[in-house]
Amino acid sequence: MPEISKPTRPQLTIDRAELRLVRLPLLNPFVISTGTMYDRIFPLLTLYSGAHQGYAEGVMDPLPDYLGETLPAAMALLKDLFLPMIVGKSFENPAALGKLLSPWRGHQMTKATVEMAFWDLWAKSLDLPLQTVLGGTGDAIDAGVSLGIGSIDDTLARVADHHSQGYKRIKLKIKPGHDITLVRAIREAFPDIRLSVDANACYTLADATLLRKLDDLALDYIEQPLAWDDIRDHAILQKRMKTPICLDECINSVRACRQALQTDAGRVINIKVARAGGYYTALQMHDLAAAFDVPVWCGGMLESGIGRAHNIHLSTLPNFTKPGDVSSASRYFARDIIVEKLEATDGRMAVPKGAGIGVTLDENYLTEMTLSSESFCA
Ligand code: OSB
Ligand code: MG
Repeated sequence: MPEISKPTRPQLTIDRAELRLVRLPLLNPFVISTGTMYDRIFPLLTLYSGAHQGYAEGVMDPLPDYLGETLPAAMALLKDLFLPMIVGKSFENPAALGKLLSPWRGHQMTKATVEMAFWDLWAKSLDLPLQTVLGGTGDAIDAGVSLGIGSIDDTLARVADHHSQGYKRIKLKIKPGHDITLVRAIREAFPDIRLSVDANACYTLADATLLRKLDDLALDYIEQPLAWDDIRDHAILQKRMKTPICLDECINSVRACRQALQTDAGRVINIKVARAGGYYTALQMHDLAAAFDVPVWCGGMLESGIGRAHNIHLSTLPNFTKPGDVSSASRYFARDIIVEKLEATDGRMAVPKGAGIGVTLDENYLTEMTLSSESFCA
């Protein structure tokens, strides 16, 4: 037998990492059932390899009010564990890097920050757009919009504004005492728009009778009505409601996604790469949902242009058949930290062109908005 030597594949070496902490004020406070956001404070990670740079931002909140992760814990883990583990090392592809991080429990958003920056770097090393290495196609995606909690009059005005801008789906945040009357008023004023609601986990099964009233309002879906870490109760609620349930918070692993699909707990899945722990897992969720004939869409976390560009590329995959929360950056920030303008036109968001995520940092403004910065060398 001739000896077969294992082919050596090109490896991508991470020469250096830079971790910034950035603060961007929001133009308008964003109110959801769990609290109000006034600004975004986030880790911005740059991975360097030769002439290439890969970028990603973290979306964990300062306090554990959306998921269990927090910004201080993420910063500590990045500095003390994840970045020292990968700097100076070489990886054949993003899956190889993901494998190194995956044995650590939890902290999906923190691990995703590292993995997403590496995907951008890897795509750039191959001179391919991120969408191409992820398996997506097309020049533009449908844009939806997520509107925070406000009065009925204020919400009516914001719906009218965004509807006239051409957004393909409008999502209203709801909470107890701010639900049926509000959604009914919007539906009466806009009988034909594609409308959904997002409860951010603020109801229980005891509210099933109330939630069933939404069945008359022709919603595309109701997002995460029940507990952030529960799938079973969603399956029970789905049996009692006509409106499709869309799961967000509780889809934090491929297993959670599979169990939700198997039990009919969610007829729509919101995919956020950060919540999945990275693209590798997000892609498996995407494929699994497709196998169950369940549509997915890309969720948002009020990202700066870096995270927004990542979301746009992901949204070009074939089972992203519903408009995502990928709206114009100018809705959130007076100025973005990237040079390119990520703005929707007639409800469509163009995919940034070029290798990787296809956007470049506005270094001057970024420096102005950077709270701290640390470099990690081999
Ligand atoms: O539940 O999708 C959510 C923002 C922060 C935390 C959770 C959520 C959201 C959004 C905003 O809905 C989506 C966006 O415009 O980026
Ligand atoms: Mg949500």
